[in-house]
Amino acid sequence: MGATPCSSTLTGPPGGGHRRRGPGRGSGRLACGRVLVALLGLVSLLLVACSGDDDTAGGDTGGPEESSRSSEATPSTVAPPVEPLHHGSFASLIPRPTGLTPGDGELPLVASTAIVVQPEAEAEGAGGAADLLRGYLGPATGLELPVVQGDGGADVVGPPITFALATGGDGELGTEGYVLDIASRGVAIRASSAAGFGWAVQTVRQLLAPEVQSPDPQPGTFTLPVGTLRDVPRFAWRGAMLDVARHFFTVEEVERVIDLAAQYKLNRFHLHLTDDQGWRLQIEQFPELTEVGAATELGGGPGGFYTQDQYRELVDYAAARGIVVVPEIDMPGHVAAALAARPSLVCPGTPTPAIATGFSDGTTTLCADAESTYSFVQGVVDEVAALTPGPYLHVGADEAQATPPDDYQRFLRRATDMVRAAGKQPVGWDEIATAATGSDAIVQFWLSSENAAAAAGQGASLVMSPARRAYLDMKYDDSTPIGLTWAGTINTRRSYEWDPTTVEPGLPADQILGLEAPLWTETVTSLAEIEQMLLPRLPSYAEIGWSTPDGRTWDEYAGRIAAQAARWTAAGRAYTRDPVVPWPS
Ligand code: TNX
Repeated sequence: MGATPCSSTLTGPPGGGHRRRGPGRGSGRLACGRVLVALLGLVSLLLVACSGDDDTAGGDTGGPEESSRSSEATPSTVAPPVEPLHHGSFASLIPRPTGLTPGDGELPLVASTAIVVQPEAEAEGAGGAADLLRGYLGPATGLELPVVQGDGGADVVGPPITFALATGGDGELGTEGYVLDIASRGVAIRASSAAGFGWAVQTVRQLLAPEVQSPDPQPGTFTLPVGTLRDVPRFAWRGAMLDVARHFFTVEEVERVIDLAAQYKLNRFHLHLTDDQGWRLQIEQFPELTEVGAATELGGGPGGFYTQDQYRELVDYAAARGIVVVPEIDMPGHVAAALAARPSLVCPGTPTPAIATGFSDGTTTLCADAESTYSFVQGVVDEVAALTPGPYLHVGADEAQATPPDDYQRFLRRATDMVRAAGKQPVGWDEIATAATGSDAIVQFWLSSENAAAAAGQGASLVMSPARRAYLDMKYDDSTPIGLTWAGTINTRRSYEWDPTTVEPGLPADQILGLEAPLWTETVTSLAEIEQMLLPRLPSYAEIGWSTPDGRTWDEYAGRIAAQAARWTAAGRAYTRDPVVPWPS
């Protein structure tokens, strides 16, 4: 292969369909046919060797094979990786991938490694995933990892990480599946939607040594293990829930939690936004809801709320990580903060409550007989729906002891119809099944087998959040300093050893959408405490939601979850040293 010089443009205008994306430090691109460049260290030393062959290297799949062709001339020009080596591994991936074929060798990420997004992949949303990858790997590796649009085979600098559209040969990947091929000369990621590309990015991140999660530059070179992975999730709904009503958490804190959920490929983030202790989302038509109703929280602290702009920021942050936010406005019970803020909603003859600063006591309700209730609910539903690009709106509907059963049914039928009219699918806690709210509703099982069976009978879909297995606010064991025990204690093993299709006998498996693990925050007051309750249990739910159940054993999983601790530590996260996990010493 004859090498001829070619023009290498670092500042010229984009051409030939290639452009650099993202907040790259460099501003240019490399434009020449087959080529390669070696450059190392922080100084850009550009050694260009062009093939006279103007074939654009068949970059239609962007696989390692393509890049290996174009890299044939390079080994002598690429300096060896800088020691120490941080070796990547397939051994501790969570969730366990559907199919994995490890190969031999490893691929170092070096100064010349570039991220290539093919146009067909860009059209399906790979650009966001590419930026995410760059953002994840940049700080610890110290690499620039420029994101380049192109066909992947031609003007690539160093061993590429290529995002390409899945082909027929990749089989049925659905909207979330992906194929990841790691060869010694490059990485190919294939998927057919933004979500699939994004989950591949999370896998790449997890395949790298735990130090990659540090916000600080790590000396040396990170490597990826060579091999092929084909990965498709089992359930469509893999959720986590955070209660920001009992204790309020800032946008930055919630984003840290969203990042953790994304790391383990959870795809739903349910925000419990209102309760007796606070109303946490600005509603423009009813400013008093947050002016008054967000002024405190459980324990009497200062509370807080999200402006609509802040909420949009959260939704966008989640969406960029493949996560749909499910907002919950809890009604007709759990409304002390709303009633305190808007006394006109209180049923005649009953006292106006104060915002609760203790546990919920089940004594408040919206008034099903008053038309003013429905104009209020309409206003709230319309604003929340307008703020929420995701298809769901959760109406709570739990523990409405103060609402007579007839009123409860009447209220929820109207409220869920408003949700539908606003273009969203209604979701409710399992009690909602007693109001026969329709086969298009999603019913979140938490406690009552009877309600779950009724929901199934109505043709509703079920999200499984059995309190005795999936409630992240339950203590690990009696020694856990915070948390509750009303549904028992849930150590990491117990959080892992169950299945959404069998945890409640008799439910039709094809109506089970997936699972969700809620963190109620009566006893949880800080980000560190959130993390102590989530880690190490959240990854259990992520694996149950994603991976096939065959061959699932605690003994095998225990080693993988133990290995995550180094990752959490590198990322500055807190976690609980649950004694059932064989932590490395
Ligand atoms: C039950 S689960 C509740 C919440 C509490 C939680 C505490 C559900 C739908 N209602 O209001 O915070 O228990 O574990």
